[in-house]
Amino acid sequence: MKWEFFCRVVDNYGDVGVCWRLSRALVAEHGVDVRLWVDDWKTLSKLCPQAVHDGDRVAGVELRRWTDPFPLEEPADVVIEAFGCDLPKNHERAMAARRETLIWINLEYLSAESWVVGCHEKSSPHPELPLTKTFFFPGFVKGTGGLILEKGLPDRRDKLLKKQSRSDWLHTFTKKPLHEDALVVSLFAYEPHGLADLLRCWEQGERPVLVLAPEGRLETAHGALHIITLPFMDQDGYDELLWHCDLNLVRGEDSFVRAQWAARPFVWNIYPQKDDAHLKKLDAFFALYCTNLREEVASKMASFWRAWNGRGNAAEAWPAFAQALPELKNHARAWCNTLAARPSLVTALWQFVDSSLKKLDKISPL
Ligand code: TRH
Repeated sequence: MKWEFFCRVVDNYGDVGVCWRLSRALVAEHGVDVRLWVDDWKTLSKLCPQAVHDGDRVAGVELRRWTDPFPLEEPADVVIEAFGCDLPKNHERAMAARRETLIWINLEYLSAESWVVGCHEKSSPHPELPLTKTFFFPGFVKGTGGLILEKGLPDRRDKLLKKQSRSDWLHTFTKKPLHEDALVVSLFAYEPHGLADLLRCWEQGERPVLVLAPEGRLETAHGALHIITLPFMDQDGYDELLWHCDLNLVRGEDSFVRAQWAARPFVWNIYPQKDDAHLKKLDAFFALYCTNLREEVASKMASFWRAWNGRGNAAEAWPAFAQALPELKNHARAWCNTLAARPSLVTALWQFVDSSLKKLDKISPL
């Protein structure tokens, strides 16, 4: 059984990050033969430095350059079009010409909005060819495709944190000893509104703050604040960074999900969209995340999250948010455990393909 992913890098790392993660998990957990087509290898090679030549196999995934014109290849049994990236026309024709039936899935962006449940697994026919595409929506609740979570990741995280102290881990990046009371913060964001004021607030605060910024530009130490720029890590390395921090400032889609698997407090800098559509998405997630959170804590968190996304003053919202961090830590753990108990996106995709094949009266790959 062969699967293939098609991914166009629109901007940033998230789109290819999601496909690369899913591809590896399908190989590791289901022994699937996966081919991943990516149009921008410069971005791919930041996440996966071993990606050098067209056809390289890394972690069992066959990495292919999506070029224009597109090379004519036999389509896989399962074709996953990531985020409506529009497949090459000659590949679509080859898919339609296959004698056996093929499964075509459009993997959508993650959202906590309620309409997602109604759209998940809905299909739509190709306007000209005898092909049907199914829309697959990741999500946080039953009735969606779930989230990418590699098998055994929470155990691996807890074992590593038991084995390796934070100061030992930090030693790889800085020889300066860590103040025992320091708040360690990872920072990966889209130039958020108010960042400079927040840094000033940390600088003048009583508690030492150590900021770890992959891809950051500043390397500085003033007052209580120390910023270290880290190299861009591979995805597993980035996960470990999140596990070791007290607070993770994350963005987009994939780092946002990884922060939830870190079971630590986090702040989401959502990808800005036209007409502020992203704010609806932010509110929908917030409402879900805060369901079992004390109202007072939720409101402190809301002020900081909104400010970080351009709706308020992050430095002003910080003291109350900082005070809420211990309670938010317990909440993050509970939230992570609840989400981890649900079927992952990897499992959901696998099961969807299995049941579709059964319906088509074919032999199950399971
Ligand atoms: O790169 P992003 O801003 O991607 C975004 C989102 O996916 C958004 O939904 C999309 O519409 C937009 O791009 C175009 O943020 P995201 O999603 O967090 O992806 C970052 C990826 O980079 C993620 O897979 C984690 C990975 N990463 C590393 O592997 N190493 C690192 O050092 C860092 C900082 C990130």
